[in-house]
Amino acid sequence: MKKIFLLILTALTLAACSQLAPPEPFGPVPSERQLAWHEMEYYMFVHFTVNTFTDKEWGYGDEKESVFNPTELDCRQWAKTAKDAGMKGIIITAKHHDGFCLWPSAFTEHSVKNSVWKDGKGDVLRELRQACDEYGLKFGVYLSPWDRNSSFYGTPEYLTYYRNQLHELLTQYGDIFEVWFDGANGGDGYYGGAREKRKIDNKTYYDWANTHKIVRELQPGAVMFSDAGPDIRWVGNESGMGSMTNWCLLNKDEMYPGGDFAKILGEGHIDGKYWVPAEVDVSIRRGWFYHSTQDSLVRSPENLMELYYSSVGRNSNLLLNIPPDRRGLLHENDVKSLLVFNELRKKEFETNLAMGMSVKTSSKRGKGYEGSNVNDGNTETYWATKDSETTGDVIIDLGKETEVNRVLIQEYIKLGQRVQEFIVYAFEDGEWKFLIDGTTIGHKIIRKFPVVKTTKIKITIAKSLACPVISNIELYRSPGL
Ligand code: FUL
Repeated sequence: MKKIFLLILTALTLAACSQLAPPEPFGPVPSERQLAWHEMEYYMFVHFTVNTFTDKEWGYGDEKESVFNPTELDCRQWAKTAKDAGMKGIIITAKHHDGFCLWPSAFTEHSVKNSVWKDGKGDVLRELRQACDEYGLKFGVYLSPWDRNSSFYGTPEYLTYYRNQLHELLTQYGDIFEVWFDGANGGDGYYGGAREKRKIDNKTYYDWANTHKIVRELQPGAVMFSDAGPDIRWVGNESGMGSMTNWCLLNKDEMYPGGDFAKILGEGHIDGKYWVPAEVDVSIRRGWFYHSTQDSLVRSPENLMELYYSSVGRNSNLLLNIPPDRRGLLHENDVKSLLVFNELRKKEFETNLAMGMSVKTSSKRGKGYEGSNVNDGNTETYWATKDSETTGDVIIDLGKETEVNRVLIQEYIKLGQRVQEFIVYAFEDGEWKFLIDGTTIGHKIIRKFPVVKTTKIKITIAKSLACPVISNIELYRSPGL
């Protein structure tokens, strides 16, 4: 009798335990450094170099260092603007294709040390680092692999040169959150006076694997960006468009920076072997560098809002370029647009109507994974179905007739990206009315729909690679259309 009792007890305990176990991770999952990057969402790109003073986008590499002469350079103004605009960091072109270094590199004469700015004693990176610290922003660097100034470019010696510069950046400027490896190579350049075309084989020349090791060793917390990762991928365009279907996954083994992968980069790979999420890089002006002729062509706050929806709203981070002018300041027009956009954004997402409302789900995994986890304000808790189920509904009861026109959904990506199709409905006249549908979710999606007056919103996960794991759902009645 006692034995049977013990057996029943063990069976019951096992059943209870297995119900309470979290879902197994599905496929590749993000590393700690990638998770920290996902939280960044929106940060500033700064393109600044000799081009600012020569009115070019791609400097040839033969610019006199003396042309670099900002009259009122103030990195604190950049950082304050970024902070006031709601951004979380700044990535600067430490060296663009012209090879001019914004810090006094020991490995070249083509840098601020030979400019007239601060009598050659200045260091833009140091000033920006300090400003970022003062305003609580993270700091990242762009070090162009293509160098149109260096006589070494195209030879094996260039790799040593490039890595020496990388070493300086990674050891002298504190914590770096992102290292940006650009993929461009237009061929011709000054190259120490040779003035010729130097084409390299993007696939082999840079020996990226060994350069990546340097970053891992010196800045283990930094993510590396390029067309092909290894940590973060280019979205495949410079117009601010994240892909509606956007897997954080990529089969990057056959890919390399500068390759012809733009199409793949938008969507990623549903069966990708690596976690390599997309970053949307786009400029507030037509150019990446400052040109006074574009002062009247700064993106409007409303346009920036659209960019936000097409990047952060599509499971990507937004890296928004604001180029300092010849004074070394962010132009008034850009600053104004950024700050008004931030105000609009606050209003757009002012009151989360879903927060704390009663939630019903079609499927119950068990204690700890309830539907109420999607609107508890904590993205560490989540609703999950049973392992055997790959579809499910979440119904948020708004308590009374409420106007809604935005939905924000997040998967708990620590367990992988799963959802392939979702549908959002509103309860109207006794039935569920279709609002929008979509494909992937990932870290975050934000979607618009025309205002609907309803008492309940239903989110159906219609297709998923494994049991859905949803950490957050928010609903808004935003003033925007
Ligand atoms: C491109 C570069 O060629 C542009 O000048 C700019 O830096 C952009 C962000 O990346 O590949």
